[in-house]
Amino acid sequence: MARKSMAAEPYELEFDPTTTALLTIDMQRDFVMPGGFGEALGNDVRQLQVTIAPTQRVLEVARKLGMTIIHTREGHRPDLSDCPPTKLVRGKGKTHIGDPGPMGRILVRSEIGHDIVPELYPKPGEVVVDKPGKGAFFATDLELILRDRGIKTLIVCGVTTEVCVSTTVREANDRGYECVVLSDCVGSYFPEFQEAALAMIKAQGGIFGWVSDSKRAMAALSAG
Ligand code: C5J
Repeated sequence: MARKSMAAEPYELEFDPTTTALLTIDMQRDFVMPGGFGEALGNDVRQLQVTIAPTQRVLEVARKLGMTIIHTREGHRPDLSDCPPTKLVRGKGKTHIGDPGPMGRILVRSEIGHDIVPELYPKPGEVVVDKPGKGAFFATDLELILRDRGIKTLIVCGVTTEVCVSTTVREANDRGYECVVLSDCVGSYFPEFQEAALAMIKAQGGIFGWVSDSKRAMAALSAG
């Protein structure tokens, strides 16, 4: 497949779809729906729901092109043995990881809240990476999967921009991957963090990577 060019900041990103993966980070009910982990931390989860429709559109285009698609989910084993005690108590809220909620036990694998929202649900053959941390490389086989498929570029969507998206992009950048973050496909509970996190990625000539958006990404992917 021919190399493509995506309009982005700080400058155009050249990429080859055959060595590019679409990476959607933690688009789980626990973060975007009421009653989950995000709300337990005191956040207004509706702010993240705007990312679902543009991400769905990019996902459809990536699927049509037969690109590698990887979904991550943040969460823990039912016995919480992979959850650091520090993470468990952080925030001093009334509800903690592992507590029962309207979507099952909060941030626990195999619970309804832990799973990906129906609009973006993985299709057979797509990779799902379960991660106990914020970064998608920590304690996962993501790097192995990317290397085995010869992936060099990551188109990144997901939540939240300043936490799991940023941590993953920074880790990926250090590992030599080129990341482009789609601004309308990533979301934060805090508009000022969204703005700052995106600014940090593309600052200094793209110190961590590129920032584009769903329209520009789809135009690049669909171009002949
Ligand atoms: C958070 C995430 N915000 N997926 N997780 O705790 O960004």
